[in-house]
Amino acid sequence: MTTAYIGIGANLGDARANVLDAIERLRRAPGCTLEAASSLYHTAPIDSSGGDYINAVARIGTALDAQSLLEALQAIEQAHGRERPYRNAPRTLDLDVLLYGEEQIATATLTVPHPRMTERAFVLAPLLEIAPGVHVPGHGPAAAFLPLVQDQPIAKLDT
Ligand code: PH2
Ligand code: MG
Ligand code: MG
Repeated sequence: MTTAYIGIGANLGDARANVLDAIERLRRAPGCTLEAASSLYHTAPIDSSGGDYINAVARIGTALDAQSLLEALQAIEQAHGRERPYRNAPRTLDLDVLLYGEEQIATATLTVPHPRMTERAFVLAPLLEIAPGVHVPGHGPAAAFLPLVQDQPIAKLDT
């Protein structure tokens, strides 16, 4: 089993419902065990058009290799009618492999750690909520990056 962290985001349709459904689908996904899910966060779009996002992060244990995990996440995105008209377009659901164990992966389809995760409050805040001591391979402790993104608007939602 490998511990993986999944970034969850949505800013189209009922974004909050979509994020909650994604967490439930991760719980039921074959070869995956949901270990923790963060609170939901209301976040301003970063390098993206459209409305505000709902974001969260989940920790799973998985028997899937990284590429198979990516494909499982894409199937969940497709179940929510994800369309990709252009880069960073508004989306019903986005699921990203943030971390896959301590691995650094660079293939045509997958880059892990997620290339921009240390620059984004909408990733770091929910990640640190469920994994305060987590290490980002090639970068260092995730907690070291949070002070650098304090200018990005983000609000934890009541559960
Ligand atoms: N995802 C992006 C680009 N910008 N901004 C916020 N607030 N939340 C996201 O999930 C997000 C984004 C690309 O996937
Ligand atoms: Mg993304
Ligand atoms: Mg994505």
